[in-house]
Amino acid sequence: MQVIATAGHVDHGKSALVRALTGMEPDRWAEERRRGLTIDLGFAWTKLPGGERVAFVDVPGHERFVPNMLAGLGPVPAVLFVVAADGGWMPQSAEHLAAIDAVGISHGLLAITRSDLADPGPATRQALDRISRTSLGAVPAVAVSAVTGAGLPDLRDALERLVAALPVPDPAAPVRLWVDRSFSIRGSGTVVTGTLPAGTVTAGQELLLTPSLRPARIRGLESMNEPVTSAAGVARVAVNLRGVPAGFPARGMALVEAGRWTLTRVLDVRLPASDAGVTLPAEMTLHIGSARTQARIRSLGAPLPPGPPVLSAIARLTLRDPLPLHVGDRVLLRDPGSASVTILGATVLDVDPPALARRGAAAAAGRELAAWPDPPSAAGLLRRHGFLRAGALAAMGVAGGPKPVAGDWLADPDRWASLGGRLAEVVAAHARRDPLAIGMAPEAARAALGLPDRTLVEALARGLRGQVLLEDGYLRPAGPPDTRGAASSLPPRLAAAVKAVLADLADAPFLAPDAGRLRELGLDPRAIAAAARAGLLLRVTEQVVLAPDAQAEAARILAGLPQPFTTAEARQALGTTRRVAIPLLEYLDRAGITQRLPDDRRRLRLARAHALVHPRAVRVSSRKPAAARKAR
Ligand SMILES: Nc1nc2c(ncn2[C@@H]2O[C@H](COP(=O)(O)OP(=O)(O)OP(=O)(O)O)[C@@H](O)[C@H]2O)c(=O)[nH]1
Ligand SMILES: [Mg+2]
Repeated sequence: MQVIATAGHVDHGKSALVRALTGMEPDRWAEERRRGLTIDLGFAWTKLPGGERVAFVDVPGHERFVPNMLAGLGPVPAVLFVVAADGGWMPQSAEHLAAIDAVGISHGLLAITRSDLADPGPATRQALDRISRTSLGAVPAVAVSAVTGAGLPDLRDALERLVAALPVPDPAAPVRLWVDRSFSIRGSGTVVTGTLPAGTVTAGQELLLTPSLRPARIRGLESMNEPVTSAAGVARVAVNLRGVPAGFPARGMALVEAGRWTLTRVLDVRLPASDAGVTLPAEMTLHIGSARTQARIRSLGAPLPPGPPVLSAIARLTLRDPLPLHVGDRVLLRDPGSASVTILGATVLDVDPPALARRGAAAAAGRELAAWPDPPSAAGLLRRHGFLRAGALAAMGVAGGPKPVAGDWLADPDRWASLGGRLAEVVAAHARRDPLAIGMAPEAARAALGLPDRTLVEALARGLRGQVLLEDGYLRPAGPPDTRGAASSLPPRLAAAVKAVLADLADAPFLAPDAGRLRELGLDPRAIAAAARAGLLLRVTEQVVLAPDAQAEAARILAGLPQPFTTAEARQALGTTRRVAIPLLEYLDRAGITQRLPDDRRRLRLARAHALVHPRAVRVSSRKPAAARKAR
């Protein structure tokens, strides 16, 4: 089906024409019928001769009801523009046409009504001329009379051609059903109606009602007064909602699919360049779909002169109420009080724009956005935001985009490429500033680089193997132990202390310095950890440190014992005390060099011990098995 809105000056015969075409009464209210004046939207439908169903949203022509007119016009793909033969072009003809142009509707036809009362020629020529200069372009024109019925068959044929030419919207498109009417039916509960421009609504589906995002399940559906199980846009639908009290929904709210729209109060838009230089009010009424709200307008152009902002092509709007929007949406701005600007159309460029904190940020944003294509691309949005979650980009209504760099994070490729080097720099700088530190916490690196999520730091580090290491949850400059932790990069006091410990251990390699000696040398747990990381000491426990090769040496000595051996035998062979022997054996158990048996004796795991004693064989075999085999 298709949905077509009427448009045209008050009393030019819109409702009479809809009545003549459909046999239905579009003026729903008694007051409307009594006064012969449409006040609010009316709905009627019919089948065209070829079988295609078409619904009409009949709008009021009176200037007082322009907001109602806009609510009807907002979501439709085509218009039936009405001009009376005996009335000619009138103020609301012009205003409705400006609204159509602002919303960007590009399909329609012209009906010259009341043709039984005057020659339709002059009105036709006048109207076609005005219409041709808008988004509608050249449209067919048909002269009709709702009273005599003259011209109605031609109008039906023209409608049929119009409907056949309309694009078929994507049934999988995100659902955004602007509510234009809400009522309750005894026994069924709350019902809302609207024009569904695209996507599919289905009985049982759960949608969210904006702006509260209150969940609402579809209990039942009707389209043109007939129950259906699903309806795909374009369609007029009446939706019976579960979980929403009567009186809660109102015109301007929308039923949307979760995760597929961005509910926003701030947006950047492009205004038509032809209006540049026109003085814009600081605040206008924004219309989209059936919604309207107040919008504060800030021009993103050159520095503003004092006084009201000057219209530039790019502006930031701050809304009184949040709306569910996509990048690429058309919004209409209206200022009923202004003499110079009454109706403007704008294209939404960003629905989650970055704050303009820095000096000059507004002008820079204006320059950047002015160069964007219509509709904006994923690449442009990523360049602007740096990073976006895939879900956020989808909720902006933008398809495509590069593969995620980490989790569901998408990145601007240039930004991402430059961040690797910067991460290496901040990690190296951190290590220089504090060589004893265990490393830089990824959270600190995230903050330093201004990234939105820690997983991005981790992904960057993984891409920087050889420059940055992520070990035990900390970032450190990578490199062979002797350059990475080298005595040269340790503070001189610590290097001297390490040297003293190694000297102590030279003759009795397993008589670890005791707590007093460690204290005397200034080797607190932090310093010991740093020296161990640098590969200068073997840290058995916080209080027991040995030379870095003590592990291999212990394996060699224990290999000489009859297997299995007791703790006492090991202690004696190693020439040490229980204070060292017990934690050292436990350390060797954990390293897989020794195995503790149920009777508390131990034996050497020969493969591991062998590898330790012949470290070259390990290094080769752990990386390149084939080469290792050859080497042996
Ligand atoms: N003679 C004649 N009268 C018509 C024709 N079409 C409408 N009228 C009359 O014109 C008057 C206004 O018609 P409506 O259909 O209410 O006009 P409208 O455009 O819907 O008006 P609003 O909704 O208030 O903007 C009514 O008295 C109609 O009977 C026509 O083709 N011929
Ligand atoms: Mg009417």
